[in-house]
Amino acid sequence: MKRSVLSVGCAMMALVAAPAWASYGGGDPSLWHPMRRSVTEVGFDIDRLYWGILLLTGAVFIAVQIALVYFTIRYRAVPGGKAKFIHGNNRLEAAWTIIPSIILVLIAALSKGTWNDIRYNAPQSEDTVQIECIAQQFAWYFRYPGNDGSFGPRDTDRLAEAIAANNTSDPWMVDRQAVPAGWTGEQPPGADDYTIMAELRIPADRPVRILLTSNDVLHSFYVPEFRVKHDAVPGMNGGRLWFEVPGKNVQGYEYFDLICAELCGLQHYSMRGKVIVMPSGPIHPDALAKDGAAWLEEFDADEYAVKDWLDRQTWETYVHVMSKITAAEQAGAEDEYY
Ligand SMILES: [Cu+2]
Repeated sequence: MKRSVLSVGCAMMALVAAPAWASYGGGDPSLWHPMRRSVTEVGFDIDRLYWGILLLTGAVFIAVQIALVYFTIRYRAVPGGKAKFIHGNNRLEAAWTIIPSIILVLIAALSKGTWNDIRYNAPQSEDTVQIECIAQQFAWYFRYPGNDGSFGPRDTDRLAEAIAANNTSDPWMVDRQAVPAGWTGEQPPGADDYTIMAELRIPADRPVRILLTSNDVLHSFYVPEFRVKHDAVPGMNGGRLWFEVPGKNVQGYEYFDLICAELCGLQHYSMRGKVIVMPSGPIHPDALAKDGAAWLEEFDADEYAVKDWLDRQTWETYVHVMSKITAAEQAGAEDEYY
């Protein structure tokens, strides 16, 4: 009986997973592969692990459900039926402890390499582009080192002032606006740092290291197509977050959604941004690391503006939420909304 339950479970799982497995490796989202294609190499490894683990756990799940139904019917109460006392079975218990343990260790061993790639093998080459990302309710700020290639101090109070002065009190309506210079210091190395909101521009074919932090609460940096998700923690620098998008995986300039994946407050839903991957060809390598501002301005074409995109996405929701808040404030009950 046990063996047939397991084989039926495996067969059913294979039936469900085979098309997914077959379609794996790229393409547009489908019923069998709802996630958008990965554009990073590490993303393919993660997908492979995902499907492997899903197949394994899915087969076990289906086998267990079939066994559950079978035993429920087979040993149901019948008139005149007698209850039997069973003491337990040491051999069986040892088996269902040892086998899952082996499976879990196996999964851990198989995923170790990918985990190392994501967390510990951050590239240290000259080629690496370093960009600082500061999360703050409810927007993303990206700081590029200027000509000197290194960052100035991070004065979070002054950043908050700069943001306020830049009239971003409606952060969900983020324009592609630069945060006024100066919050990072008037002297080198901070004087030439360049900060921008909601838009992360990265080159293809070069490792990008994100120094991730938060100015207030926990946020989470999530780019689904990169298969990258990393908490932004106040007081930490998150230097282990990195990715590289091979040029062959993108066509020209390509946009990707950056989403906050940590419930961080009322307007969490609007904490979004765009990652723009640019072809590495036409950009002079030095321009990236050494002159962030010029590099950004060069590509400041209207068609890449984030504003339109965000306008469409959030305007209606924004109006809806703001009308509720205003009504609540008038009624003296704003606490409910914060
Ligand atoms: Cu957030």
